[in-house]
Amino acid sequence: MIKKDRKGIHELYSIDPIEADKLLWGRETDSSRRGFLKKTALATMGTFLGAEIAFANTMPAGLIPASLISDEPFLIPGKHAGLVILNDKPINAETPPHLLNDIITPADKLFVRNNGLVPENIDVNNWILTIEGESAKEKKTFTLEELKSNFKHYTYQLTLECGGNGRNEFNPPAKGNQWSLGAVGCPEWTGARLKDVLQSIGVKDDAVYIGYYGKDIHLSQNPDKVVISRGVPVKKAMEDESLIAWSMNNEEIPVMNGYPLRLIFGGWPGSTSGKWLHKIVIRNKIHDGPKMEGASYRVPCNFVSPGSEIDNEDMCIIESMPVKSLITYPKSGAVINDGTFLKVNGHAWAGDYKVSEMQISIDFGSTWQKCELKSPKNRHAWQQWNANVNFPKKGYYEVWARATDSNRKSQPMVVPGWNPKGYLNNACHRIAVKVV
Ligand SMILES: Nc1nc2c(c(=O)[nH]1)N[C@H]1C(S)=C(S)[C@@H](COP(=O)(O)O)O[C@H]1N2
Ligand SMILES: [Mo]
Repeated sequence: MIKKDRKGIHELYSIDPIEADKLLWGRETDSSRRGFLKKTALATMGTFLGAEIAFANTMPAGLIPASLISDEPFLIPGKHAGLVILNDKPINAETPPHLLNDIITPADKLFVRNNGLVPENIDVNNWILTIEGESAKEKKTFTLEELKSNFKHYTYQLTLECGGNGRNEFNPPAKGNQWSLGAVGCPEWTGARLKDVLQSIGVKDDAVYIGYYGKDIHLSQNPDKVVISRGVPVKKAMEDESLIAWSMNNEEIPVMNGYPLRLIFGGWPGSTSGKWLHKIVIRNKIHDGPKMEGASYRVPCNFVSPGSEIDNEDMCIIESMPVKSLITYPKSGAVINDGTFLKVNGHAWAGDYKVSEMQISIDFGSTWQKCELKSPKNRHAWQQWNANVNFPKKGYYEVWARATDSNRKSQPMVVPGWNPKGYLNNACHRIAVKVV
């Protein structure tokens, strides 16, 4: 496998967007209309895009046309050829938005985020889940068969999104996998409720957190080193939808996604959903496994200016993920005939909240049109939205999508609060559409 360099146009724009406009389109911004491109620059851009930009007067300077952001195919075992690899050791691959159009994400289209190496020679017959910890009334082990026969089975559709999804837009750039939009999916998971399993052992009153351990192998190959061990507060662990899952979409969980057993906490950073699960600890303090501390999966508790140094005690653990949406149809770059309607659709999700409204814009955010929005299948499942779009004349357009949650929070148009590791980018998704 070849490690692919995903820099280029993004890097150029992330360093200095106005300078990037100048380099690419040969013109400066209009000094009489601050923040907008001069007509000449827009004409060059239009030639490149193959059509005049219909709402050129509202297109901000320093904006990379969505049609120039491409994806390339890559092959990964058990996964769709269209997934984009970001790293091959460990394997990390994301799913371009147009491949996420299914309501229930199929196994071959669920992203892969590994911090270590996938365990080899998995022996399901001897797979043991151990539950222990300071706040566990006893230590107990379960085989997979015992888990399946001792506890009631539940199925929920649960959104899994990496905390670093969208990292590639941050400036100053953040190190790590340069996720674009596709480190998210929403399959259906079947398993036992975590609370049923915990309560069968007995949880002491002083319990604060649960932590997980998986069977993946540290990149150093040192068997004593733990790849990642995170978790959630007891309150989240005790939710009905928090699962110890052994199946996904009515089949075994794909090896890359944690076969044969994993945790699933819908709406929380994917890093809480431990894969290849073999141990759960009930802690009397916030779990302190690898990747619980420092800048890992933590963000400044309060606003900081981009690039600043932040003290450890001013960093907070990410809990519920922010409101976000995707346009999964059409694919960016769609061409339609003048005078025809375009059906646009996608998903929206909001961590522990529900999505209450969905809007789209075709004039760079000047005006917004309300979309039809469906209810989630269950709590923490993404919701489907759709709209019919009518374009006023021929030209280059962008469709921008914006979700608002039941807490009245909306997605920002541009990248939100900078943080050292580039988490929680829930900026609006946009696609290019040409009307000819
Ligand atoms: N054991 C283990 N669990 C893990 C990880 C890991 O590297 N090892 N990665 C976490 C992260 S950061 C994410 S975003 C999700 C990704 O789940 P997926 O690969 O099934 O999409 O798994 C989480 N669980
Ligand atoms: Mo993640």
